[in-house]
Amino acid sequence: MRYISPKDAAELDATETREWLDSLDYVLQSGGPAKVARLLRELTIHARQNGVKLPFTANTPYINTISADEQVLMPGSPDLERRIKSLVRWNAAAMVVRANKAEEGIGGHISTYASAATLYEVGFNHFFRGHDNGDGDVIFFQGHAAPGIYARAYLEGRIDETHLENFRRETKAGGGLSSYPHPWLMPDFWEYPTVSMGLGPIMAIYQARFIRYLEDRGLKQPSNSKVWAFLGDGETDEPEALGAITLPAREKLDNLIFVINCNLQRLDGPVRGNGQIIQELEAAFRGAGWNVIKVIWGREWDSLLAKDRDGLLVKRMGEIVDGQYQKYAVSDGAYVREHFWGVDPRLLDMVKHLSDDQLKKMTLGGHDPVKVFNAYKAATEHKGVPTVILARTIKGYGLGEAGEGKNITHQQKKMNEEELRAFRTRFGIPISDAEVGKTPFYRPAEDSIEIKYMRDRRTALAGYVPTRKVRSEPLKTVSNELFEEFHKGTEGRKASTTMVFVRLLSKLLRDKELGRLVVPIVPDEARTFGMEALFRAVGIYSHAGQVYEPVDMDTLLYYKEASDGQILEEGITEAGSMSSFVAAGTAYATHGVNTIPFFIYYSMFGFQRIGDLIWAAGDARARGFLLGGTAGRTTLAGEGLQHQDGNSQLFALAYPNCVSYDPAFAYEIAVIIQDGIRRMYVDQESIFYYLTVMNEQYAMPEMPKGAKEGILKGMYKFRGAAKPDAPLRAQLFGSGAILPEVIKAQEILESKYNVAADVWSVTSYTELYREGHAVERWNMLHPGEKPRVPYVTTCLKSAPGVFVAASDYVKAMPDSIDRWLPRPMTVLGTDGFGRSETRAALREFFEVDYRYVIVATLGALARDGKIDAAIVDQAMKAHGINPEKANPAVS
Ligand SMILES: Cc1ncc(C[n+]2csc(CCOP(=O)(O)OP(=O)(O)O)c2C)c(N)n1
Ligand SMILES: [Mg+2]
Repeated sequence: MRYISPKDAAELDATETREWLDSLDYVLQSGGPAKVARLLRELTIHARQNGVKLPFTANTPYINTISADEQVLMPGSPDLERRIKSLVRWNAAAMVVRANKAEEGIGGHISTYASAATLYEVGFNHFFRGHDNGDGDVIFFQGHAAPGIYARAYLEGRIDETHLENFRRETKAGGGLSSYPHPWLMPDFWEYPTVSMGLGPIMAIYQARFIRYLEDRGLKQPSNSKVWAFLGDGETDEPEALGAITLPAREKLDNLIFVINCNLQRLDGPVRGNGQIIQELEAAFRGAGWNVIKVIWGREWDSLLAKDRDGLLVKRMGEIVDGQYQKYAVSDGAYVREHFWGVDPRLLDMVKHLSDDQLKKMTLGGHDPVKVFNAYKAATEHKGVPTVILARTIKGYGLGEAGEGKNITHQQKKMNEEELRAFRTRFGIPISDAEVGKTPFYRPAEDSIEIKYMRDRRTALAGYVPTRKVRSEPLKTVSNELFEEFHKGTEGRKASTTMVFVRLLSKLLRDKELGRLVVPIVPDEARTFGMEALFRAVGIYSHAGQVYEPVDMDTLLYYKEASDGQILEEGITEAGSMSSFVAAGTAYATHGVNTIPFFIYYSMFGFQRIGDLIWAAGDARARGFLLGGTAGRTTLAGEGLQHQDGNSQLFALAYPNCVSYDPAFAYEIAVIIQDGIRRMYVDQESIFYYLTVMNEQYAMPEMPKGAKEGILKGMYKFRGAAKPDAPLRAQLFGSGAILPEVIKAQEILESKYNVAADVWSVTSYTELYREGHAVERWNMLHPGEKPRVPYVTTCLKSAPGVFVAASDYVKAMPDSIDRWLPRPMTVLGTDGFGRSETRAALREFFEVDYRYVIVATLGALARDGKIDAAIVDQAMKAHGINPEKANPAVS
């Protein structure tokens, strides 16, 4: 065998590689890219068949997905657009700097928008469609970019200097601007909240799917409108951001576009100092089935890449980690030449014609409007799957010494005079040296070409964005007929509140007027709640319909999927389901359709697990009903610590526009839901509802006369004492599934202990608490006027005897109204971790069953000196209560 030296081998290798590449070039020229792709596929298969182990890679090289020769020219006036963008940049920065001039600054962010300006401006000038023609795009703006969005609205003449001056000063006369996108605070402007990171992307995914749902069900004309989600690269670490990305590919949501601003930095430092976030995201999204468009390099790189015949530059680009790229971004051209290009004389040679200054100024893809335009164009035209654009930028772009690319840049809020001057000069803002230190806002004259251009573009694109507008007509009325059946009770038959709710929902679904607007949402929990009959009745929504024969086809209640199905069966994702709730609950504004979502889930996995999405729903003014199913710490038998919910009612109290109830009986549920639909869809209040429903079955009584008002206000007398004149008196309060325990206690107290008790159903401590505080506040502010009286006080001020409350929730619930009672209340509740047991054992453990209500009542009477303490001891013995039992709150 002839000896081949390593050097010869390398040369041979290189020659061989060259020949292969030349052949490929030949095929490319003669047959085009499709032929090359086919050939490569064939080669891969052939190699695999012959035992070649090809490493898996979901990545493409670290270059732009759209090559220079695939690019189209950008319409419009690039110069003008650059000038406009500079003006937006200036005003955005000025707004934040001014807000922080005082010693006690008020915060704000410059660097996020500074990196994203081109990504937004290309959208505003060429893509984002307003709602003037009915449809429009739904855009989730990255929260920290808000200053740039305000600055543009200012130039467009939609808000004025006073607004900018009052950025983050929302109580100021004339109106301030909310720190971030908050429809609650700026209901005519922002559509969706995004600043709690991760929520924007997941809400966008389900919004895009909900648009398809509306179209497929004939509730909305099909359109070409898009959902855009702008997010940060750091944000993608939030589980919600990437947690649902397989859905839109599976559902073929080509109306969805993610734009991830890959500035390689988050708040503290690099997103992936030792890796490459763009490549990591590309693999994740490609793996999930998305169309991925990388926009990494700006125009200046095109000619260099064209010269890169041997792939040296592409290889070099791909081997630099993000931390190092960040270092290049803050270094001068000489450093970049030495460290990036200097590793190989052939690379150095490629840039020898460029000065250090020119090297430094080579832009990145996300700062190049042509590259961004082409990416957006490709994204909006792509069919079949969603698109993600990974745009590389520099955080704090343009801030120079004040922060560009530095680790501190996210928090940068101040700029000294010198930095301001440099910024002004770099972006050509016509403000003099004398003025620049004052950071004035700058808006060209009304008839300037810049303002005219901006306005013309927005007119051509159907109006300003963001704009939030209620586009639906209120419903006229809600018919009584639907609800009356439930007022009668079940005539002795046992039912659970969940069963009642499901029956009511089925009736609503059949209703001529409301039926089509109802959107049932379940996270793989329909059977848990006995809702499987709905599968067949209204179908499970699936754009594809049902392309298989379901295993249970021959049964009455088979698993029916249909393209006009009504149920959103989301699978095991409360976050996804809640995002659907937000989409359906805000459709009255976004899409002009009064859809009414009913999202039913395991109550423990609601506020506790996805509380922040529920908070976002409140902010977004979503309407609809959340149903915490299998609720109650002691009512859900068996399941144990992770499932038994004694918390959600307390959590709900803190959500300002969430109206929550813990109903016990069928008529309570009917009254609450009927009034809820009226308040939200007839009166158009920006509220949403939370109801806990349980799976314990008991007979549902008839509605007592005159109870309606109290049910809604939070309490009403369910049943008075048989002998109201008895010497021993008590007021017993029960809620939800614990109310029957309280009623039982009432009977025994009366028959065995001669205590005459009134029983109150407390449907909502939260409503009582809120009203009480509202009244107290009014009284505080109106000292000279006749004091108002809280509803709870009106109910109880002359109620005789002791007060005892029991519920399946933490004791803080009844405690919250204690201040408005004439005397303190004894409270039984379920503080502590749940555990698996029978219902009876759980109620004994948590001390909320009828026996504890009896003992608590007798104990209170003994403390008041009305009975002897010995009677309480006897009662405990009689009911098998051990006074030395461990405290369940800490067991
Ligand atoms: C859920 C959540 N956690 C933390 C924050 C605080 N926070 C605000 S901005 C930010 C960094 C953002 O980095 P990135 O997503 O990369 O956006 P960029 O500003 O770089 O575009 C953090 C941690 C937040 N807003 N939301
Ligand atoms: Mg970032």
